[in-house]
Amino acid sequence: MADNSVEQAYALAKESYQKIGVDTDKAIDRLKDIPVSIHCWQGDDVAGFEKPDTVLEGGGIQATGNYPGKARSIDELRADFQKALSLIPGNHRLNLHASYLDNRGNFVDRDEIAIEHFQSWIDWATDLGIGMDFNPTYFSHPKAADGFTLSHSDKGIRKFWIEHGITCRKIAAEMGRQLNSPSVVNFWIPDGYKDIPANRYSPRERLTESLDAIFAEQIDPTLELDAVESKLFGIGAESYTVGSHEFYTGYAVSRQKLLCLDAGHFHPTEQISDKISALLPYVPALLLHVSRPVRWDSDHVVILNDELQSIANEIIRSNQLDRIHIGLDFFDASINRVAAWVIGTRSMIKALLIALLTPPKIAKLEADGDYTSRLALQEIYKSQPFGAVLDYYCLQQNVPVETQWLQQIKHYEENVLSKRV
Ligand code: RNT
Ligand code: ZN
Repeated sequence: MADNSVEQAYALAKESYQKIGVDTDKAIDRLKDIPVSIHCWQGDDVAGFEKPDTVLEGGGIQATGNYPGKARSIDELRADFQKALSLIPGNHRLNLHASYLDNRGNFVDRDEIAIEHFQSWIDWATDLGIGMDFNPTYFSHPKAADGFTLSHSDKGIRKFWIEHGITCRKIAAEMGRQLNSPSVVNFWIPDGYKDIPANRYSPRERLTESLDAIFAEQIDPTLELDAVESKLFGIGAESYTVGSHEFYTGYAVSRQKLLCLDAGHFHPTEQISDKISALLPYVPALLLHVSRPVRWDSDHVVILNDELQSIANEIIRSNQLDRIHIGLDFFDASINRVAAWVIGTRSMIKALLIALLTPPKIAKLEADGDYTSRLALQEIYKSQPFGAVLDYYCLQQNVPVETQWLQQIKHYEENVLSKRV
């Protein structure tokens, strides 16, 4: 589509939205200031760069598929990520796992990592003008092989993982300082039992103590923020997860930490969209791991489905944007990984745009008790031409419109990804 046809379509869309009381320019203006934290781990199936040829293991998480072209080095991952960013409108963030350290070929264990192993990432992010978030890595490690880390019954193993958490917070604070934007550090651990435990209490007691030890040092929240992520179950940990939703809700509320809600970490019919407003009154902020569970915590690429829209609606309509950090968490190894990033992130952005295009009148109708009109308008607005607004936003942001980005991925696959053998 030529540029002026995008503008023409936008002019018509703008008029159409005006009729239902929506200002499309204002929506776009707000959208461009909402960052999405894009996870590094879609680029290489959660392998990281700790050792050559590391594979994801032992974490109760799985990447499935063997699509060719995955990033094998930090340089390749950065190039792929930049390719994805060039096809995504807006300014976003990189969410990095500690296992993606730059150790220049010399193994450094998790309790010994330091800022120097992440300086090249920070320099790269500085050049791109993006913020960074961070994650300690509590899986794919011999000391996590029996399924327990921070709640392990062995004091030495707990200590090792506590040290990992402490050093990760310090690294993130330095990231936040250098990048001028607080780095959110998300704690997710795989700890749990495959079969029915005899003792459910002790591991949770130990986890509380370990977390308290990690968070003992106060860090300036303008540099670093801590989040804890719950989970219902994992493969190989079906019967008991130490860090369950109730556990971390209690922890986050009592310690005033951020709570991370992963869309795939609840019972299949349970949705995180309704939890956002229920938890915001009690925690300083939320971190979202927007994902797409299919029958289980499968981490499929995020698409524009009902739950994604509900999540986006809550992010926007709660008016608490400054207390909701949007992160993505999916990893599909069965399709082009750069495309996976673009599809998932663009879907998130689309859902946010649609939420921003909500007629303010819907809330007014609700307040007036006119639920018939509320339902009618909710349906009318669904068929408004948001695609034309999205394309116009892409044009403004200098990225390809919806029908054109895939060509560039195909081109990149042919010229870059397919050569990685
Ligand atoms: C695992 C959690 C966690 C991980 C990342 C890689 O079930 O969702 O967030 O996906 O840390
Ligand atoms: Zn997650």
